[in-house]
Amino acid sequence: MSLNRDELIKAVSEQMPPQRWKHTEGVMQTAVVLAERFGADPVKADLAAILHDVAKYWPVKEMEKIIRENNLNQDLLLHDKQLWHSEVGAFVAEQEYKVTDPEVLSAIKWHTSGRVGMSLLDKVVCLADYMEPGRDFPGVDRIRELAEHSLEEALLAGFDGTITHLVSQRKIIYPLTIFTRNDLIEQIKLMDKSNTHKIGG
Ligand code: DGI
Ligand code: FE
Ligand code: FE
Repeated sequence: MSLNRDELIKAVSEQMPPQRWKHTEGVMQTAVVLAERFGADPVKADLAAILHDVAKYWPVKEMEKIIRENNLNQDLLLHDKQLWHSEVGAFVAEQEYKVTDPEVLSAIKWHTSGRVGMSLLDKVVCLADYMEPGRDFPGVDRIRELAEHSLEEALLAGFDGTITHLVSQRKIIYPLTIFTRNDLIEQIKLMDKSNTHKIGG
């Protein structure tokens, strides 16, 4: 049986501590604003935001089991556990909450690592996760400023911040995070070029 929005919110919020649910509400609000700003579907952005961290507080053993037994991305098990909740979250959204929209499932699945060739909705949800009003880390205001005009520039600043932070902590970086960051640079370069062509006639 699939739940209505209020029932879904109740079910998801019960799986996390109050401050994490508050973060999720911030992501919902910001994802809708960004969707409207950049031309993504706000209803899909809202749904992906509600579910994006559904598995964040699940026991690590349970996430590991789900990844193993359902043939999800096994490579994640060799990397930081923080990366697991997005993969598991997308699986749970589909299996338990009967989300069928592949765009919504994709935005949940890739919200932590990003991916090469992120869709508009992937970008909106990932960026909302970085800059929702409750976020407070060095550089977040710069991300918010960039997000006024460029989804890609803002997201690049977000990933650069994550990578820099991981490096400073001597952490292993999931390679896809680097590929995502490089891909955003390529996308921005291409957009700059086409803008130049437009201006130059
Ligand atoms: O779930 P949230 O805290 O809202 O945010 P998130 O889903 O973006 O999780 C990011 C966390 O994952 C952050 O604490 C950094 C950590 N992390 C560990 N290794 C990596 C990583 N994040 C990325 N993108 N890449 C990594 O290799
Ligand atoms: Fe997350
Ligand atoms: Fe989040």
